[in-house]
Amino acid sequence: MAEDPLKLVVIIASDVDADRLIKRLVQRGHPATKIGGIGGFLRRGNATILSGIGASEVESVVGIVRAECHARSEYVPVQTLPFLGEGAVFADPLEVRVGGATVFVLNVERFERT
Ligand code: 2BA
Repeated sequence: MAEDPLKLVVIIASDVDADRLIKRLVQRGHPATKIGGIGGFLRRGNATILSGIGASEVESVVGIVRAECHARSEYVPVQTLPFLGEGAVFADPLEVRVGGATVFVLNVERFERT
């Protein structure tokens, strides 16, 4: 049988979508771990989901992420942002993309369970 190289898929999703996403991944047989966090720019709750899988499963995982995490536009007051806030009292709200997912697919050099 041909080798299926191991990949680590790192998915950053909003809190709103993360629980549903991890449930779907596990239902479809993809192991997943959720780590809570906060986005550096908007400082809203998001979750990082790690999934160690074979290369042949990557498209399935990315397809589930696409189905569960939809991006939309939102306007945020610049005064609430970490680095634009000061001195921007009269600036217009900034349009940002929220709710979608950011996905990284990494090669795994070594995998062990102890
Ligand atoms: P945040 O850093 O809170 O960013 C939330 C959204 O704000 C971003 O959505 C983007 O639409 C917007 N944004 C971020 N920085 C901006 C800037 N300097 N100017 C204008 N708009 C900006 P996404 O790109 O979908 O990212 C969602 C979350 O994913 C981010 O939350 C961050 O936690 C993570 N993320 C995105 N790209 C990343 C990367 N290259 N490395 C590590 N984390 C990343």
